[in-house]
Amino acid sequence: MSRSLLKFLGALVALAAVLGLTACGGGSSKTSADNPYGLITPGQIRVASLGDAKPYTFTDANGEFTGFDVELFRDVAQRAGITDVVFTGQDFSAILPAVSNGQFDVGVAAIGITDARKQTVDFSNGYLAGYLTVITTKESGITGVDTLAGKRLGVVQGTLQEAYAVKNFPQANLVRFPDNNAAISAVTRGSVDAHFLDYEAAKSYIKQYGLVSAADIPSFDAPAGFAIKKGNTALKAGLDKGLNDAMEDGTWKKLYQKWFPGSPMPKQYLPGGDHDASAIATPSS
Ligand code: SNW
Repeated sequence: MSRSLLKFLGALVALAAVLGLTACGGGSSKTSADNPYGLITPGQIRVASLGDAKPYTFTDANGEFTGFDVELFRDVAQRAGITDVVFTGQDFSAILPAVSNGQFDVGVAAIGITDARKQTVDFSNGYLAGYLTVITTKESGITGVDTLAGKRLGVVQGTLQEAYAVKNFPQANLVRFPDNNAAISAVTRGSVDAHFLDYEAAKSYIKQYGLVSAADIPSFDAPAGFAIKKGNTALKAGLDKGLNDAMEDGTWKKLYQKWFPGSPMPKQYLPGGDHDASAIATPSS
């Protein structure tokens, strides 16, 4: 090999090193060696969530976010190497737009995975499948979905309940609320007759306000997933791996029993289950 060719190759190696370094220092929202998941702030994950969806996601007496989805997400993020997890409460209808436009890295709030929502965001694999429920006072006269005619039914804006009620309860008068707390206080005041929400959240309110459940609608075709900015495949892969491992080693089961005691558990999320399958079989007790 001639001396000038060697010199030329040496220069090429040096140039490659410089280019490599420049690439590593690129924009913080792109993935790089320093920011493998393309987070808004490298090393920290910003989560859009809800303060009043107990026991999924809620703030405790100290204002700290807790609940099944919160504890599961923290565990999964840690498995992916992210320990700085910052939750912020939003209206439900604001969560997916805020993830989509880059204000948050992820949305965590019992968000059912649907084709319509997949137009706005990507989702992790599913981690929760349950029921939608109508709750009402003992005196309302509502005893099932066939008694909703002419009644005022609360829904939280942007939820699956809103879409379901528009389609299936045309005989009811829908009243839209920004969050569950506003809807429940309208029920207890009597300004609406009932509220349509997720089963586990309903259970908490039933107990707290002496309300009753008047419907049980399975939502297994829309298991909850973590909402991720469209195209962030690195973050999706990291969260899916963490979720799979949390299901396989029994962490999911432990958290489920802690937050939803007595509720049936889909086999798919238990150790040995097919954790990636999108279809959820009816849960066994
Ligand atoms: O589709 C269900 C799922 O099967 C599980 O029961 C958890 O809740 C759901 O994801 C539906 N959740 C509603 C939604 O996605 C409301 C979410 C909320 O109020 N935080 O619109």
